Amino acid sequence: MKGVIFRGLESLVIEKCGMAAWESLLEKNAPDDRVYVSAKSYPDEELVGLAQDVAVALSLPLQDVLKAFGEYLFGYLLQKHPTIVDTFDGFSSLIMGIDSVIHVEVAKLYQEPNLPKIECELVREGFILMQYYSKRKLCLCAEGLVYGAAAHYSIDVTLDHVECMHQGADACVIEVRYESTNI
Ligand code: MNH
Ligand code: ZN
Repeated sequence: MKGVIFRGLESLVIEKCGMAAWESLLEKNAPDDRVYVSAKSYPDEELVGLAQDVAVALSLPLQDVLKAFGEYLFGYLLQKHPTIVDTFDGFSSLIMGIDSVIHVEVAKLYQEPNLPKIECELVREGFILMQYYSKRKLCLCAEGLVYGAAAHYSIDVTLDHVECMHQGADACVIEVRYESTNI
């Protein structure tokens, strides 16, 4: 996983729990003197270890932490790459463009990224069917990112995770119902 994602987690933990909390999480889960550089890659297990300890520190299920992190991460990625997000005129076009626009731009900026496969179908205005596939199985982060995108456009969204890789499915299927503005 790219350092930019770790830096998003670092920013969230420092904001909510302070610098000392982050330093101790880092000490436990990463090699000595670890500094995350946005463009470099670090082991996925390090991110999962950090998220697990955040969950312990806050007495929350790991699932809740991954979702909250995803939601926060959207805002973090937005301020880091505003021009990528600015190309969209609203929530549904952004969601429809995750693979074909956002992650294509990401692949130009970051060498050898490890990106998920996200296929979206606009079933009708207000309803998108999203399929998520990644060997990292970070579908809860994906959910959080979708919530973060909805917050960015100030709209309400409801997600139904109807199939999940964690339950043995080949890919996750997430039904995205959102407040559609052009009615
Ligand atoms: Mn995107 C990684 C989903 C928006 C840049 N993204 C990931 C991952 C998920 C994901 C899930 C974790 C890797 C995996 O599952 O295998 N991303 C989304 C979703 C949205 C999204 C669902 C919108 C909603 N992502 C964005 C935006 C940007 C961005 C906006 C930047 C402008 N994403 C990234 C980068 C990575 C990533 C960078 C890290 C890639 C890597 O570690 O190699
Ligand atoms: Zn899933």
